[in-house]
Amino acid sequence: MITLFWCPQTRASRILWLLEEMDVPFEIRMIDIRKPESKNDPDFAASSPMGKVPAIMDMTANGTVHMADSAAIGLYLADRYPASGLAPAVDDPSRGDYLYWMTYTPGVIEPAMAEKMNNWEVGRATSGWGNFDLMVDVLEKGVETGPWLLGERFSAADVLVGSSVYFMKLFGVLPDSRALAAYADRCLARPAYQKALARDAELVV
Ligand SMILES: N[C@@H](CCC(=O)N[C@@H](CS)C(=O)NCC(=O)O)C(=O)O
Repeated sequence: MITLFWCPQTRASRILWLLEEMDVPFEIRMIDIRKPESKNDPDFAASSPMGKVPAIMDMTANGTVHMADSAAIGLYLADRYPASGLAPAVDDPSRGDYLYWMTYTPGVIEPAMAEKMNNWEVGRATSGWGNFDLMVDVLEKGVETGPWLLGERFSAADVLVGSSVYFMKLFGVLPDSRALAAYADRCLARPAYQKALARDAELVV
């Protein structure tokens, strides 16, 4: 059984979306990150070294898996429960693109968002994420053919990247881009994303 350590209006909504896309049983345990004592939950502490959500605990026949970080969790869940079809197999040629996009959120989008929101001056060639404009250019090219990052196949990478596009919009840094707006609409039209966002909205802490 999978336990998702979750708090509304946080990055944990991504993993809620991912789990809603998968046909696997899971339970949600609320960790109110705005109340430090909430982080004393021993299962949460064992799962999230930085005390951040999302985190998960997965009790498997081989033992209990504890882990944190959206991209790491996404990679784990999609591989561990392959019946969901959310990750190309290791011998599938689209696996390369899949891994690239799975790490684009933590490695490129989020640092580039921080750059934009904090007005950092960065060197495009020396900063690992390039810069905000380069991040957007590459992202636009990635989604313009569509409907998904891997073409016709929806994958866990769309959950990571689609939720990041949604967060960019929420934080007012989504550039005026027809390709990104259309991709965001396609993501938002997915029943699983709607379900996750509705759950997020119903519980405000
Ligand atoms: N790299 C992590 C970041 C997770 C993160 O920063 N979560 C925030 C909420 S959106 C958090 O838990 N903050 C509480 C804290 O750091 O005390 C991921 O993508 O999952």
